[in-house]
Amino acid sequence: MKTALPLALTIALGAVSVPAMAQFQKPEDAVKYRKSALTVMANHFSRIGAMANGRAPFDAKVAADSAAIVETMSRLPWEGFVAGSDKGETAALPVVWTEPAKFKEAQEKLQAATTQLAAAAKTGNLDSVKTAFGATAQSCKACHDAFRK
Ligand code: ASC
Repeated sequence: MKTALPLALTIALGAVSVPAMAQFQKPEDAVKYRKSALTVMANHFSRIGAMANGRAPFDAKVAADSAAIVETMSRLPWEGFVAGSDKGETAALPVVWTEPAKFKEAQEKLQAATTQLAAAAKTGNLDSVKTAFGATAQSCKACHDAFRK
């Protein structure tokens, strides 16, 4: 118990003094975090794409599982775009940091699309999955066009 209070205080004060970097030790860690989330999202999105485009047989359960992962992952990358993580191994354009409202709007569009995709996949209807896949792919592309080198 002796260390509990000082530790809690240390954590609390740390959170107050460095809010933007609280979850990452270094800018590179934030870059790695967001790339990891985007990589997992892209992998599961392309599994659905293979089915939507007829390159793989449609398996409703596999599609629904992947769509749920895509929906969850679409919530994660954005916290990794911390101030100061615009350098190094990143394709992110400066506009991510200079126009945060625009970037946030693009994230929200993606998240709305992935929620639709997850709902469509749950129905087990391939045509619904195709439509929702197309809309989601468009929101991926819109964000890449505006915010990625
Ligand atoms: C994918 C993937 C993306 C999007 C994008 C859609 O499968 O990895 O980033 O689709 O290419 O335009």
